[in-house]
Amino acid sequence: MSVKASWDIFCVVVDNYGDIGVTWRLARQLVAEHGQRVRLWVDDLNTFSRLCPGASATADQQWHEGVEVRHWAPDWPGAEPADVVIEAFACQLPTAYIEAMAGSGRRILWLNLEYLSAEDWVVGCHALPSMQPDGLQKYFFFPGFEQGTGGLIREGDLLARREAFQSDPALREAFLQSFDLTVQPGTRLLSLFAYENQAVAGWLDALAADTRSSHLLVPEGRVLGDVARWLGLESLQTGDCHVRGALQITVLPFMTQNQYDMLLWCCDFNAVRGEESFIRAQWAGRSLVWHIYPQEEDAHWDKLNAFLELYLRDLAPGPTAALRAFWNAWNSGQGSGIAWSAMLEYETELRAHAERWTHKQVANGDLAGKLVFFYTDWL
Ligand code: TRH
Repeated sequence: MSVKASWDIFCVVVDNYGDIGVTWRLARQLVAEHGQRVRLWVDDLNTFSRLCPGASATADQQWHEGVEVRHWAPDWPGAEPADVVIEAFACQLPTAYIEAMAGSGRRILWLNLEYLSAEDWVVGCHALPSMQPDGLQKYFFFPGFEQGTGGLIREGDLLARREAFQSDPALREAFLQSFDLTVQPGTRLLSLFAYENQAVAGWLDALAADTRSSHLLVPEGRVLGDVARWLGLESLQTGDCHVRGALQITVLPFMTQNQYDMLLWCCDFNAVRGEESFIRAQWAGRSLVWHIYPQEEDAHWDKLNAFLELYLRDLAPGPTAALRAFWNAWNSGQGSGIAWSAMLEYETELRAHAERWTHKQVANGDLAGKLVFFYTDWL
């Protein structure tokens, strides 16, 4: 039985959508599935309002899906600390808020929600406390892919909704129709969400030259410049559609998180980026490639390889090597066309593997559930 508590989640939008994407999804789930009272403090309401249609980019306080969303302005307005305080991704809490926590006379659980990593040290560091000034303690909470971690964000009904969607062709058709899309039977459907990426051109070459036709859906974003260059165009806009050889490319609008889930469920293959879309693509149970967020001193390669170690653990050598080669090509910008064509040989195995992986991850529990359990246990 979980305790009903108040939660403050603090989010600084560094760049892109991942920070607010994770915290907004977590906040909603804590309210909807665990009956918690959640305030989400975010410093950039413009980015938030792209993920939450109907949100105001200027309101100091607003409510969406049961979550109180507060603008975290440089001038801290002062607030009574919640029972559980989450600083997302090592953002710095307002000093006055920390002082209020220390002086509250209540037991307040303070957590730093870390970035996702599959590296093996994560299990040893998950849920460790660290002493802070004023006698406070802060715990490090690591999402992850193994039992001893904080798990991944997954709504309780996600897999059931996904399976219902994927087993009913009419739902897929209706979703695609809502973007004026009709996909011919036998056509491979793909989605592309990536940072600027030199590997895109080689991949598109291979798709255009394939004997099977492909339809690539690209939500508006940073990769559009690479796609436009490959097409020989100056730019691309939402709604644009172009055909080259066996490949048709359509530019879609940036959609809501729920719509984006459905897009991932529709596709045979998803190219995703960052942390949040990467997890959502895993829940889709379809083959994927991850454009990892580049870090200083190439630290992201360790993270990428650590994930591949886990993901490929029980896969046969042929598809393992092919997938590894394509993911390396995608993140290094070299040789994506050849690696893609080689990987196609294992399309069926890789799709089955993606589905097996999803179920393995479900068995690890989910981030929101583990956070609520951690708090209840800590009390
Ligand atoms: O936007 P990102 O590149 O965010 C990144 C990463 O999180 C990275 O780890 C972090 O360090 C960096 O920001 C600062 O990629 P990510 O994490 O996949 O987040 C994208 C979010 O956008 C995700 O919630 C899915 C959502 N999305 C939509 O809602 N609609 C869309 O049309 C698309 C393409 C994505």
